[in-house]
Amino acid sequence: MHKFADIFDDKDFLWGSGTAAYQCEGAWKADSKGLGEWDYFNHHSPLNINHTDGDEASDFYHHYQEDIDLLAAGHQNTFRFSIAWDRILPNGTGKINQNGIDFYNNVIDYCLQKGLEPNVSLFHYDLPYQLALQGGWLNRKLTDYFADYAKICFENFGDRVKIWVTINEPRYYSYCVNIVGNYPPNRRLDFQSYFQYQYNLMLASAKAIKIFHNLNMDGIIGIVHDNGNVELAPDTKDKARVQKLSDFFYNREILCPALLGKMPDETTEVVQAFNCLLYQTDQDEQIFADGKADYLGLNLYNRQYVTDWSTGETAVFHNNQGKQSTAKEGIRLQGLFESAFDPDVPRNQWGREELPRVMYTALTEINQRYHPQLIMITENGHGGYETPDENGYVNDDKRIALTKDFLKYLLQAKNEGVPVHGYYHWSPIDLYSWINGYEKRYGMIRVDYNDHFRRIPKKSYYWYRDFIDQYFAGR
Ligand code: BGP
Repeated sequence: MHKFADIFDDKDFLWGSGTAAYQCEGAWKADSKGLGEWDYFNHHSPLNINHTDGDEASDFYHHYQEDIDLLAAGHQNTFRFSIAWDRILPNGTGKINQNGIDFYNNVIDYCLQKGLEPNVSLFHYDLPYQLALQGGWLNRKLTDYFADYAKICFENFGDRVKIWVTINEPRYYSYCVNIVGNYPPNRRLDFQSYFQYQYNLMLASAKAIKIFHNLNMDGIIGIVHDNGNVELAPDTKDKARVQKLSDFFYNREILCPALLGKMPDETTEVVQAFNCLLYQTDQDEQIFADGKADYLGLNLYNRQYVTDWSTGETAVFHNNQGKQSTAKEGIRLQGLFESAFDPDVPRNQWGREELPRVMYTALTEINQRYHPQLIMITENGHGGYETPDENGYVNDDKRIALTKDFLKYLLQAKNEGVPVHGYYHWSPIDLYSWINGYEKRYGMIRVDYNDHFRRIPKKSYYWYRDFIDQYFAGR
């Protein structure tokens, strides 16, 4: 791993926040940007239930300096964002759009000028539409197209960007695309595609990592996984079986190739239990072996809580249902397992568990099982409905209380020796939520969508600044 020490020695810990291109940039047609799959979906599909889109989003494209200024004034020392593939390559492959390169050069340079270490994701769900037309990630050719695009980014930005992410949440992305069906192209309960999508995304990631290492780039590159640990409901009967099946389903198809450089030993057994077949080639083993991540990014919101589901039907329950927060979420898989509901755990307005201790559980468990050299929490945050006062100020005590708890558990794991050296709050500013549009707010800075995208720091923004100060004062 290159320059690992250089990145962390002077900063000790990276405290920042993170965004994704489609969710905040807007400017969906500006400066020769190509059409994205999400642009197409949001403009045409009846499944766009919120009737919103990312056309303008939070207009980060035109507000990036103001946002970066706010992050720096909030004493954050890093900023995570993603590159829109279709800004760099409007067709996904082929001709480079210099305007896209210029935009990200400006963002990167401004981060560095303000003392923020850029942490750049190459892919955060926003596939160029031209590649969606070719079958999306089910088409293995995309693994090479992605590697080519990654190389262009390394060559153009790698002199200044030292922290990279190949792909954001291949597992959750594939789950929403292929099982829940609320991300384009909206396949439902298609387990064959679920496994193949993840597999191809992991191949793409490994190919990009290999290029990064071969180019001897000055930095580190990892992948971002969601959540990370499975917990069984106490009354689960066949504990060993449920653990094995669900852990593969939720974690190991990602964590094993990413951190150990190989697919899990139980791959064939579990994939066959779902009556599916992975399309692989003889070269894949070597591709994974050559493409191990330098670090793991973990987006930590909750756990995977499961139990047996023996005889009942297979079903999926729509996630992110908003005000119906008591509705069941997750899946039921006939003869395999189902998502369990824990009545003792409080839930947020979207039905998600609020259980900060899983920060500790996931970090320690992953550390013990996979021994990553470095872990960063690349997302963690709280989404809610929010009402500002007459000045636009939001008192978000709830966000502060939860974040404080999550961070207490993070620091506990760190103090016990887990190599966790970064935390990115999701998100610095309010932005588009994939399924919930703009009603669900995650930002520490409010965006007033009715007043020229005015930025108004919330109470949590100041709390986080003080927390960071105290952390460094106490070292
Ligand atoms: C993660 C995604 C982010 C972000 C976050 C919150 O899975 O990486 O892009 O959206 O979840 O999710 P949501 O907006 O669906 O509540």
